Amino acid sequence: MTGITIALSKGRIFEETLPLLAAAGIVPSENPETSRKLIIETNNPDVRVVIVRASDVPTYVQYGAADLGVAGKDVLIEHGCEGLYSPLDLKIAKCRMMVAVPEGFDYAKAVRQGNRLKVASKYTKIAREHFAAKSVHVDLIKLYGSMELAPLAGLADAIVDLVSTGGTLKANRLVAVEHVVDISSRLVVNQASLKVKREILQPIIDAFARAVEK
Ligand code: PRT
Ligand code: MG
Repeated sequence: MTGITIALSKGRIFEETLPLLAAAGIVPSENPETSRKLIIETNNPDVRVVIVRASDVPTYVQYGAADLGVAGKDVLIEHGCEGLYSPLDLKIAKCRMMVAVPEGFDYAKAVRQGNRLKVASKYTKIAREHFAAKSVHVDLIKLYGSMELAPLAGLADAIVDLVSTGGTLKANRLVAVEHVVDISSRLVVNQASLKVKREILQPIIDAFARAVEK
């Protein structure tokens, strides 16, 4: 393969990466929202985009099935950074990782009393480190989606989830009680590709860096 492959997830990451790709002169030929194609060609015959699940982006790049990718810091922390070079904060798909509880649950008091809390999250690694640093005792329950339901259904006392507008928490009568970490998406690069394909990759990375600073 002489060209390069960029791994993106559809939705906000694809949409918000488009202007950065454009700054590097790359225009995908189709939109994954409307096309069912998983491999999308671009105006540059040396560049193609593969559409993968957000949490699979680091895996594709780590194994070199993609040379470049864009992934949330949430996904990168949970996945780990082995084999990945992450040179650039793209400042897109921004949100905050928060601890949230049902309205009326006195989180501060529960923590003060040293209660053992049941916490549901997709981000168990981030959650474990957060509560350990605060010496809060927790039993973590791994979920793969709809964390907001867990406290309402009696599965957990609290959740650790991403919040952007706060609309989802509000609609489910949950309140954010603690900030865990600010999240944005980063560019990730396969370390071996960077050596072998630097001639194609470096100008793209540089164009992204300039576009982010604008
Ligand atoms: O959807 P899928 O299960 O395939 O994967 P994913 O949810 O990881 O992918 P996607 O495309 O939804 O998100 C990709 C990346 O966008 C995440 O990894 C984050 O880094 C980033 N991002 C930014 C967000 C949000 N904002 C966000 N608001 N990811 C998820 N959300 C969810 C959040 O989990 C909650 O359910 O949106 C809901 C809250 O939104 P508000 O606006 O109601 O607060
Ligand atoms: Mg999603």
